[in-house]
Amino acid sequence: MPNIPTEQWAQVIEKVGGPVEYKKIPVAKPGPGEVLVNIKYSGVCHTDLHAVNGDWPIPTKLPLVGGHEGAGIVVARGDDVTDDVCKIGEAVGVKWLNDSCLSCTFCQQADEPLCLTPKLSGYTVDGSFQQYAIASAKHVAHIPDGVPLDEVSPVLCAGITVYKGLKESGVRPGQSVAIVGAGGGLGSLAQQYAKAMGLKVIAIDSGEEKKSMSEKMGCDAFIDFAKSSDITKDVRAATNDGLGPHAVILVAVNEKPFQQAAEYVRPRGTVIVIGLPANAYIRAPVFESVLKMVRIQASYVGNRQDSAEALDFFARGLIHAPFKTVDLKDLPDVYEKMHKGQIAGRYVLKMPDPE
Ligand code: 8ID
Ligand code: ZN
Repeated sequence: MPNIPTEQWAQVIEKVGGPVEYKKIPVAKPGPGEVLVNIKYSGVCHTDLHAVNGDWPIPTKLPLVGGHEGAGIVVARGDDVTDDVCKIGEAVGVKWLNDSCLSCTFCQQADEPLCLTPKLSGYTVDGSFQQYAIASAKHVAHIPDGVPLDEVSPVLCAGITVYKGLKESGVRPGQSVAIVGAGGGLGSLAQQYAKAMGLKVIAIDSGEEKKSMSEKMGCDAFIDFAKSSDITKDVRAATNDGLGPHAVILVAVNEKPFQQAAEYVRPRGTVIVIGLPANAYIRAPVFESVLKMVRIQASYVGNRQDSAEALDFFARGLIHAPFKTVDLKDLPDVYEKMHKGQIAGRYVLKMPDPE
């Protein structure tokens, strides 16, 4: 058995609004159905910042250890957890959906994210901004052998979520998709999944760094929302026939594009709503939406099968989104940059080495 310490480093908030405090806290013991994961790396999602700021109508637990893109190794498990569910020494991911009941009507239909009594990592239970995190053995993502744990960590929320959103949109190879917020964590992975699915990518975001990152990843067009005087015109013009993209994936953290997308999506096209800006509303003109038969659909993370599929794309070498690695103690700097919209791609936190 690995040597498990009784104390560990973690980033903790005591109250809504923060600050996040880097300190030592006890290591929890896994209960029935649970595993203890020695986290090696964790991506930082904008959801973690929403949690600190109390942006959303559901309160978080407090004190709270954030994080839900944790990649690590199983070091202990509840007495009832067997090898066919989760092995000691296995590489796993601690996702946003830490646990679901698996028996409510939604879980029964594989809509696990809609579970009536979910546990959410880094929100209603402690997450991956600590060296040892607890997760449900049945819900951890199984990371294929040989996959680097730093680069894969953002897939555990950002990758799974955008992969699911693209599937929900119903787009087919050869069609076009506009990704709004393309330079951020979800957006950069959405560009990669869209490319891997054979789609044409119109990346929408702002600034030279996000533009050159998107171009390096092979986007077909980049539109700078801060420079465009007419987004609808520019997005339509970026498609071959000028009719607009078949799907729009909204992953921005600003309400405005949630009120524009229905105007530039193609007739019969689909707007997929994923980003969660505080107090925001979706808006669409009734007349144009009806005459274009526009579909507007929200999408929320993914189930266990979506997670396995998203990881399989990664394991096959199809997904490479830029990321920067910093130490766990540097989380406040990452939040600062994220708040200012200055992150191209994702930041990944490296856990401290054992003492
Ligand atoms: O399951 C879900 N629905 C789910 C899962 C995970 C995350 C939803 N989310 C939510 C997060 O809570 C957050 O609200 O998706 C949103 C995006 O998360 P992220 O990718 O982690 O955020 P980021 O890295 O800060 O990227 C946001 C990007 O949006 C751009 C910014 O420049 C940034 O690159 N952006 C903004 I703000 N306004 C824009 C605009 N008007 C815009 N891009 C295009 N047009
Ligand atoms: Zn997330």
